[in-house]
Amino acid sequence: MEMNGMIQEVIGQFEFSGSLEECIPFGSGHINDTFRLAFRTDAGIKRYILQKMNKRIFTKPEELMENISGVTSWLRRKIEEHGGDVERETLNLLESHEGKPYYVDSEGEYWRVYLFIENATCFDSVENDNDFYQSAVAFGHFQRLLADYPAETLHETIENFHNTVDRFRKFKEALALDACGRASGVQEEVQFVLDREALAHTLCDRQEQGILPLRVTHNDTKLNNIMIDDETGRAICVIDLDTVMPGLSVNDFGDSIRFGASTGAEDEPDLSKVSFDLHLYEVYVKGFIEGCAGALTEAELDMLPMGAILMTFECGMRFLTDYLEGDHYFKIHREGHNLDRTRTQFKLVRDMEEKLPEMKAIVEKYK
Ligand code: ADP
Ligand code: GN1
Ligand code: MG
Repeated sequence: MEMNGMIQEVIGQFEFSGSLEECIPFGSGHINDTFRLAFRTDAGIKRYILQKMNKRIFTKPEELMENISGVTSWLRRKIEEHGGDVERETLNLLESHEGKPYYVDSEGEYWRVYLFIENATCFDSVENDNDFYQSAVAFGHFQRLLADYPAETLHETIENFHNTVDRFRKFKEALALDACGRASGVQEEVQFVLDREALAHTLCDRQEQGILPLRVTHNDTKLNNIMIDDETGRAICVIDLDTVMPGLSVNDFGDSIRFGASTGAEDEPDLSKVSFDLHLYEVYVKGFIEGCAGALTEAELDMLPMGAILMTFECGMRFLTDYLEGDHYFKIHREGHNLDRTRTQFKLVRDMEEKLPEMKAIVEKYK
């Protein structure tokens, strides 16, 4: 069925009121198909987010939705306790006519609907220090709100998601297979990865040895997965909960740095515009440590800079793996898109490796 027809089918299955006025593709996520819906009701326009979940990537959508229902109900309760606004400070799922938080269409695709969070913005790059600082406090706080969540009830939505050692192994497999004959054109990037096998172990080994604790983490903490209130400038809601799973706090920290503390976009083709910004790093360190409010152990604080390097390295390696495999994972919008993304990440890794002493000193200043 063509997309519009399918969207009509799907919309008919949820508890909306009013008549549909608009349905437009929305946001710049790399994984799900996201639309913004607007309905005209007696009380004015009411908007929603409609998402077709990526079933190729999230192979157990029902388990995933169980995670999101569990986590959002939990957050709702905590927000209520603190007198917050439950419709804006967490995602709110709509039920389908069958009483489920999703609908499976006639082609077997999974769809979900969230209330649209009004008067708030997701940024694709850091426009001012305060936004970045606020996002740091909010991601730290998010982790704290989930600190006592029953982790054993969470499904692992993507196996070994931030297991950098396993990502390294998968990269080598893709390289050996060279399914698209692209490896010879990216020798420099390939060598960059191969030179860092030991680096890939840094955090996994510490986790296995019990030095770094497993916590309930977000695992995809880029700036455009947080909504900033247009009026107050505060980060009000953490979104994109598909990968909430047990993980490492330093990876949540690191993924934010990878994306936000760069002077260029994740896919900037002109590498002269991309460098690691120590000032933005400092802004985030301050906010994250405050947001975690004493919950981080000494070992976690020590490993924050490594979290930044490892998340950036891992993400670059994932982009390169996808490039070698023919771009089947991340959405691309031009030829070589994943390669451009790889190169920005590796430029940042190099830069961070050089600035590691300063990165450590900044953590010392705020811990
Ligand atoms: P992906 O996994 O593809 O990144 P996201 O869940 O992050 O999907 O959604 C993509 C984009 O849609 C977000 O970056 C944000 O701009 C927007 N978005 C998602 N949920 C909401 C919401 N409840 N209210 C407003 N905007 C949202
Ligand atoms: C994906 O879904 P989105 O666009 O927020 C990816 C992250 C990567 C990120 C790189 C489930 O995030 O792991 O870091 O792209 N999400 C998944 O921009 O793989
Ligand atoms: Mg997203």
